[in-house]
Amino acid sequence: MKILKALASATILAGCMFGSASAAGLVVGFSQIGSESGWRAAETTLTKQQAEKRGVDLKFADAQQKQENQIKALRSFIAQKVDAIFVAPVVATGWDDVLGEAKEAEIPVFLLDRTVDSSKDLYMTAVTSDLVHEGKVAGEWLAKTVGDKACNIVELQGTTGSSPAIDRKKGFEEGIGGHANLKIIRSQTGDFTRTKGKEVMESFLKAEDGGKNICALYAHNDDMAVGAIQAIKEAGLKPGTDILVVSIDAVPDIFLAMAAGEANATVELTPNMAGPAFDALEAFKKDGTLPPKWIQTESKLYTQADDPKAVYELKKGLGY
Ligand code: GYE
Repeated sequence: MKILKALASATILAGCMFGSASAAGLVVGFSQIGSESGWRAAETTLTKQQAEKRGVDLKFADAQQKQENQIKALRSFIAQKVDAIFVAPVVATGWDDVLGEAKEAEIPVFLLDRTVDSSKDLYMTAVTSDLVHEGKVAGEWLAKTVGDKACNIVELQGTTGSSPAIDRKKGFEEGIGGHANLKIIRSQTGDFTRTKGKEVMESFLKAEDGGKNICALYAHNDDMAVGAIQAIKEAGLKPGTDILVVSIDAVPDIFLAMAAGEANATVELTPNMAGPAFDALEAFKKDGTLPPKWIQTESKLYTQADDPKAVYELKKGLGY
C-alpha cells in the first residue's frame, strides 16, 4: 500500500512541478462565429465534446456573425482571466487591439478554422486547413471534368472579408488558371448560408438566360451549394448535370445530393479544429512547449465515385 501512496504523491508532485499533462481544470473562453452552416454547428458540438472529455471549463460565446460581439466576448474572457482563448475570427481584419490586450494579460489565443491579418506574435497558433489549396483542388477537379468544353462558372463566395472567402477564391482561380475555356462570369457572396446561397443563385439564373448560359457552380461551402441546388431545380434545370456543382466542407447533406446526382464534388474540411488546439494548449501548459504558428488540417476531395451514400452514413454521427 505504501508503494502505491508514494507513487501517487510522486505523480502529483511531478504534475505540480511541470504543470499537468492534461487540460483538466483549465478555463477556456471560446468565441464562436455563430451557426451559419452545418459545418459550423458541427465544429461547436465537437469543441464542447473535446472540452468535456478533457475536463476543461469552456465559456462559450456565440457572436451571431458579428465581429463586435466577438471582440466583446474576448474582452470579457480577459476580464475573467481565463487560461486560454479560442476564437474563430469571422473576418480577417480588426483584431490587433483586442489580441494585444490578451497578450498583455498573458492569455494565449488559439485561432480556429480562419486566420487574421494581425501579427503572428499576437496569437499562439492557427488551426486551419490550407484554404487556398482547397479552392485549387476544386478548380483542378472542374478543369479535369470539363476538358476543352467552354464552361461559364458562377461562384458563391463565403463571408466577405473572411480568410476562407479570400483564399478559396484565390485557390480556385489558380486551379482553373491556364484553361482559357473556363471562365467565372458571376461571383457574389452567399455568406456561407443555404438561404443566401439559394437567393444569389436565383439571381444568377435569372441573369444568365434561365441558367442555360451556366455550366458550373463553385460554392465556397456546401451549405450555399445545397441552397443553390434548390434554386437550379426550381428553374427547371438538373443540378449535377445541366450545371455541375463543386463546393467545400464535405458535410453529410452534400453526400445526399451527390447520391441523387445533384452535386458532383466536395473538398473535406474537418470540424474537429478544437482537438489539435487543446493538444497544443496542454503541451504549452505542461512544459511551455510552443506550437507552430499554423497547425494544418487535411483536405480530401470526394466525388460521386466515392460511394456518397456510405460516406453520408459515416459522417452523420461525427458531430453533425
Ligand atoms: O467552410 C463554412 C463556415 O471558416 C472554413 O466557415 C470555415 C467556413 C466553412 O461557415 O461552412
